[in-house]
Amino acid sequence: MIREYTKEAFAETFLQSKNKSGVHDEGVLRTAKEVLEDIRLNGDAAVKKYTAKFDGEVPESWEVLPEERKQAWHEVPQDVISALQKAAENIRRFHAKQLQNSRIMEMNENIISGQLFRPVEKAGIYVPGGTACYPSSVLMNAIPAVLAGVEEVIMATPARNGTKIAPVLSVAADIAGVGTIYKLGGIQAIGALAYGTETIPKVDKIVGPGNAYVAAAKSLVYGTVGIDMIAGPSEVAIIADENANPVYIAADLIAQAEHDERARTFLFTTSQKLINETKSALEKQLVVLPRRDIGEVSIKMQSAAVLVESIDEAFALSNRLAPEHLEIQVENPLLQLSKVKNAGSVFLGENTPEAIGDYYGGPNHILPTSGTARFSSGLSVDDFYKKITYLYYGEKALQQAAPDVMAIATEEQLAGHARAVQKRVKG
Ligand code: HSO
Ligand code: ZN
Repeated sequence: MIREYTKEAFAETFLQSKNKSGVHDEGVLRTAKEVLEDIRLNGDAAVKKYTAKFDGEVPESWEVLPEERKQAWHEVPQDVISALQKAAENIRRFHAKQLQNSRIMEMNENIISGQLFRPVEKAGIYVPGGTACYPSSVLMNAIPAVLAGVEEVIMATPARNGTKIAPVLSVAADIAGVGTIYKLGGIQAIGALAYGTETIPKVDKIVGPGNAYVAAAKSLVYGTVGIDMIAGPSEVAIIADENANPVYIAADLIAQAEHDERARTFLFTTSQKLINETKSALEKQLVVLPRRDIGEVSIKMQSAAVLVESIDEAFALSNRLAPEHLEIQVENPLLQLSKVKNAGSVFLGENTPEAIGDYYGGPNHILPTSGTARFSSGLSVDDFYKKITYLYYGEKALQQAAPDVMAIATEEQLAGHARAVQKRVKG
């Protein structure tokens, strides 16, 4: 059951420990390195070898063919299709506001400078196929890429028994505007997309969550390609006052816990009564959870309830934790927004469970985990842009700047730089 911590004990356990994610696991890293190197050198042959080894079967063709994509639409219930279409619309509307225009930063008669926003040309989207086979993640990954103007949005997801990918992933890919889908999973998918093979194109950026092997592989190919982030186990923190509903709180903690035995759930509240009631609600709700095995381990091993003296104190803890998801279940939740310093995404009030955001509301659900919200953000259209700066100097501007530039160049002992300007100095 959810464990109670004092503020101090919580800080010691969750805020000071240098929590290692899967990426830092030596064994995982070694395997990922070995497989990636083989794929880099031997292309398709190596991808086949490891697909056989890790997944059992090798598909006949890596690409999901058009007939298969068409057929998938007949295999997904109509209500799911229409829900995904509505969700996609909301996600598209939210992310469309993130579109950026190239901009001029300065313009006078002699100087022009600015920034060009250009989409990456090819983006690879990784979608897990196992327990975390989520069509919602297809939408969250692909929609911002398509909006940014990425020419080729390529998806990789493993085939089941070497034959088909989950039909619902294919339908979600169609709804989101994904171009090609490849039947590739795990380290092989990351390697193939990062280095390219005889049959799989090399992409410029790889995004999307995955298990520890995928995360390790992404961290290793970073530099050859761009990546979005290194995903760790999912987490939610809930800040609640004495009027919050313990049944809702328990439900939201469980919604996170059912993702993964390592998922982390936190409750910061001013009410001991709420902690007690949440505990009994958790017990009742866990018994009837289909994923009880996972949920119970997560709640037992990775959760914390902390009694705080004030809501401000709750925010202080939450800001140090920098949770992936933060629910604010207090009166007038919107008024508390200014207190949030570090979090991936915030859910305000008792009618906004994280699940609404996971699927439907519009904001992205690919979010920074393990405290990385201190310095990074959830996936957005921005992830698919490069920002190219430019500069134009007319003759008069150059003459004016020349002495300053030459002085700095001389100080840096770079005579070539100084001369590049001096050659242009008139008179
Ligand atoms: N809570 C997950 C996203 C998700 N939930 C997908 C359901 N499906 C990580 O943000
Ligand atoms: Zn979720």
